[in-house]
Amino acid sequence: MTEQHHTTCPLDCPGACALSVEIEQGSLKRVAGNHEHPFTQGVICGKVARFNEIQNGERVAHPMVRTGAKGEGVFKRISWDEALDRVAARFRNVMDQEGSEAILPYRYGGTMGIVQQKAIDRLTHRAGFSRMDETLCYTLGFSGWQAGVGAAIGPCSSEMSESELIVLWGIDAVATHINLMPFIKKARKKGARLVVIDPRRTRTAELADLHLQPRPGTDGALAVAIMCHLLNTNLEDRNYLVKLTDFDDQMEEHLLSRTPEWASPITGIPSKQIKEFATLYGSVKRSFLRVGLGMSRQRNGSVNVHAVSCLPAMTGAWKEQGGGALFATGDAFSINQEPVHRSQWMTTPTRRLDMSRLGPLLTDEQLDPPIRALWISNSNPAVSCPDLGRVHRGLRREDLFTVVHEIVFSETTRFADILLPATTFLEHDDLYKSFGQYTVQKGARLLSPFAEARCNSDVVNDLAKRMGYDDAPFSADASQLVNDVIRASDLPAPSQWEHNWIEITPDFAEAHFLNGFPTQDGRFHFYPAWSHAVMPDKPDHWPVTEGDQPELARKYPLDFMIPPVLESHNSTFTSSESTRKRLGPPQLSIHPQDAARRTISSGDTVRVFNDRGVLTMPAVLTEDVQPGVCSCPFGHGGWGFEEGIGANLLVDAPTPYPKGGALFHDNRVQVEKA
Ligand SMILES: Nc1nc2c(c(=O)[nH]1)N[C@H]1C(S)=C(S)[C@@H](COP(=O)(O)OP(=O)(O)OC[C@H]3O[C@@H](n4cnc5c(=O)[nH]c(N)nc54)[C@H](O)[C@@H]3O)O[C@H]1N2
Ligand SMILES: Nc1nc2c(c(=O)[nH]1)N[C@H]1C(S)=C(S)[C@@H](COP(=O)(O)OP(=O)(O)OC[C@H]3O[C@@H](n4cnc5c(=O)[nH]c(N)nc54)[C@H](O)[C@@H]3O)O[C@H]1N2
Ligand code: SF4
Ligand SMILES: [Mo]
Repeated sequence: MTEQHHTTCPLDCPGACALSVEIEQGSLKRVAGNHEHPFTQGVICGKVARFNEIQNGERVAHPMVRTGAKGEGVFKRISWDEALDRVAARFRNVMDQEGSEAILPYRYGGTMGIVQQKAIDRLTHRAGFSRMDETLCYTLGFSGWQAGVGAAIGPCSSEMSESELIVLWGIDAVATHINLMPFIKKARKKGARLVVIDPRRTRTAELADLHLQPRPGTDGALAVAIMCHLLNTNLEDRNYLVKLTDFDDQMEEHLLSRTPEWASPITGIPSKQIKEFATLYGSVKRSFLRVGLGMSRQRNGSVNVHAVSCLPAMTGAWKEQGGGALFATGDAFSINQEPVHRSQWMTTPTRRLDMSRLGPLLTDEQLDPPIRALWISNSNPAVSCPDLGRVHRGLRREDLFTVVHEIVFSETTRFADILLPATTFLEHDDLYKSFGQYTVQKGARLLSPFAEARCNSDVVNDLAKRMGYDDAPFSADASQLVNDVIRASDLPAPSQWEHNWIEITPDFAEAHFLNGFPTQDGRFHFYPAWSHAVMPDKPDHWPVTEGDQPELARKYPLDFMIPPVLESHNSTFTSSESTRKRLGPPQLSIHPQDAARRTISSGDTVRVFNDRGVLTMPAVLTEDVQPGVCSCPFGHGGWGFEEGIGANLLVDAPTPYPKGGALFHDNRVQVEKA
């Protein structure tokens, strides 16, 4: 008999799709979308529809201990008791020798569930481990958004169906946020236009009425030039600017100096096209701007996101149904995660280490105390982190003790000293919020755990006890923690939920900031008031990318971007043979002009390199990228490269202003025929 259950996609994705799952005799048959959900409406992506490839694919079945060399991935099976006793003893030993901050738990977005994702945090807070600055994805973009709007909240993307103009700026929705497409389709049926702003001609861009292709890292210049043209042609909303923003004469004077003719050589977009878009943007009332994360992964990413966020304030589009902008929805969720995280247990704040700089941190001989032990869960830093050469070098250190809790054999599990099997979202309880829509959703345990797999939360509790911590929260199971979080957050008891979700959509006035923005003075801030004086005090082009450094630019003439791919979710799925077949080997997309200059033809093997390393791959000549820009996919990890390491080898890991972040699209390279 087939049973049908409702649950939630756990992946790090703005969709947080409501799922409908078919189970037959205790085994997963099918994953589909739940049509009743108000936002996701039955839509899911192809990769999660194929979740069977993970659920029933090759998985970590038992705890294991390393028997081969570091990084070789050779293990022998041990029991859970032995595995966790070894971890507890080693952690205690590190704490005695070097202090508790010599241990760093490293966890990210494998599951976004509130109970499972950061379960290790309660042990971190109890034992005083180092904490992580979570800069890998959101920080650069959010810092920019926060500088103007104040918080990650705004009109729900579903309002796009009522828009006259939809602008997808630095977001490849067809690949990364498929849920937007039905709303966009609906609007276009009524005559709405779609504009995509992306240096690459993506599948999303191919659907657009207008595709603007700025050079990577030049969105600030484009945004101010658009505002210049709006002001020059009286398309700004004066009343709105006066009532709800800090716009003043000085700002006006500044913006008027940033003409489309000035921006054209910076962005690579003809001034005529900048004006054409500005006129279109300024002459419709209901324009919906969806700002993606791709455009923020630059040294000037925060400045660029802030500049772009000024546009709906300039035209007053915020006031309209189907108008305004959205970066993310996360700040609308007032969920009390304290029952899971127990931050009050931390008596003295421990140090924070920047997760995007794992490589430099692991290889830093001055770091005091050094990192002697890592607890890695929900994450595959051996693929996803910048400066991957240093990450691998660090993970190979003989004096580093690394525990990896994983569902599948990933590139990170190869470096484990102790490898522990984890459950999938179908095998544990959890509760989900979202950063792209406005529902809180449940995810129940629907299947028995595979082999000896255990969920993050249970494993953390077990380890804590073995380390001598007997506090009551270390005895709560995941279903109890779900209920504790619901109660602490003043949400209705699950028994009262009509569906597998509850809606928390802000009302129109709040989502559209009719009565003010979530800033200190209630106004939208054209003046970003950055915490660092080196940053521009007004929206502007800030030339600080690798390509803006003359010597580097000469040595490495091409911009190199490493965006996500449709077929994989970050590196999740690439452990599966069938996904690899679907993906094919990684290729370098390069413009025919740049290829001709290097006598490269499609299919030729090329070397892509900078000071951080060399990667060998076949080239594909395509006008999807502009002259001066090349790109290769992120999802592959080391698979398919003869160097056996992923494309992030070529990504730098400094600390970009104002609060750090990862620079996946801000790297210069040279390319030559191998
Ligand atoms: N299929 C799939 N879906 C995913 C993921 C995945 O790996 N695969 N990852 C998930 C995660 S964790 C996240 S955070 C989201 C991210 O999803 P998005 O917000 O869409 O961000 P990215 O895909 O990183 O980049 C979007 C686009 O920005 C473009 N871009 C790069 N630099 C610039 C620039 O300087 N200016 C402009 N205007 N555009 C630029 C890139 O070419 C890319 O097409 O997707 C989620 N969804
Ligand atoms: N070049 C480049 N690099 C990027 C990006 C890019 O666009 N370009 N995107 C960046 C972004 S936006 C992000 S968010 C990061 C993502 O980086 P990561 O968070 O490292 O994401 P994944 O690579 O998918 O690894 C997640 C791992 O968690 C495991 N997992 C899933 N559920 C569970 C669970 O319940 N328990 C345990 N223990 N493990 C689980 C999965 O099997 C998977 O191997 O990558 C970043 N790296
Ligand atoms: S990965 Fe994103 S689009 Fe795909 S099912 Fe999950 S939430 Fe939906
Ligand atoms: Mo992300």
